[in-house]
Amino acid sequence: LALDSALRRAVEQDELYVVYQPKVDANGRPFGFEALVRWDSAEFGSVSPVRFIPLAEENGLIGQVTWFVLREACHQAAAWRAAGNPKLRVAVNISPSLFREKDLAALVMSVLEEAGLPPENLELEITEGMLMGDVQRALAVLDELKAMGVYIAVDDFGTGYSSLAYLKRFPIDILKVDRSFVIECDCGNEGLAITRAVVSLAHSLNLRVVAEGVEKQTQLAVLNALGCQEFQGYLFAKPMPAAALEAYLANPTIAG
Ligand code: G
Ligand code: G
Ligand code: MN
Ligand code: NA
Repeated sequence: LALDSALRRAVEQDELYVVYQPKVDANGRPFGFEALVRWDSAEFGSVSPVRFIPLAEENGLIGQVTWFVLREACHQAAAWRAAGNPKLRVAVNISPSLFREKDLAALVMSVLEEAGLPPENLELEITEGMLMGDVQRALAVLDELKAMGVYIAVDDFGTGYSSLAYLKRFPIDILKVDRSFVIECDCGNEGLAITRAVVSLAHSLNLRVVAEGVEKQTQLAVLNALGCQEFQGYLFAKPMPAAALEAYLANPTIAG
């Protein structure tokens, strides 16, 4: 497959890079960034991770791709610390096959050590499906990561089928309300009901909750009213290259 071999080369030829999207508090101030991989292929132009991440999972390149993103992200976060932002956290998406097959904790530990980054400056985003597949294994992996001091967020929350009983057993810190619900939360229908349910579930389990994909002031107003105080979305900032971060951090736009 042409795309397949192009991706193989991409990893070696520096065609991958990482962009960073701010996560902000109720005052619009950034407390962290999500690292998102991008691929500008010489052959195929810019290819979305929606296409190449599943491909990388199938062809065994996901380990290399994630290792690349982790390294970039951890070196960035170490640079933020050195520049006087000791608390900024970087979040990296972990895909299912990596979580299942590889020694994730050892990989994470080696990258943290290489970057000189304290574990509390790193967050890993996993999905509900990864928790509910092989529960015993997920518990073991997450306990190991948590013992290191890394933060764990459940991405796209509400789209899967989490057993609430299990959710409580996992060492999770954060739930991210999926964008599909946030988009509808100001329309008074199902999106609002699910967003409200996720926010109250998070609060009752003593978890933090981040609304993702916030695009409009009307959505932000509803989220505020529901007690959600952490946000990510185009209303605040789009993902940006590392080179733009310094200027952003010096002057983040404060949402009204
Ligand atoms: O950034 P964008 O909206 O194009 O991302 C699309 C999808 O790709 C999202 O689901 C996002 O989580 C996923 N994605 C982006 N970067 C990474 C990455 O580094 N690793 C994994 N596993 N998924 C990623
Ligand atoms: O699956 P995951 O939650 O990791 O996907 C995150 C992706 O969502 C990012 O790649 C980013 O490009 C995208 N995203 C972030 N904020 C917004 C937003 O406000 N609107 C839309 N349409 N996409 C967003
Ligand atoms: Mn994510
Ligand atoms: Na998501």
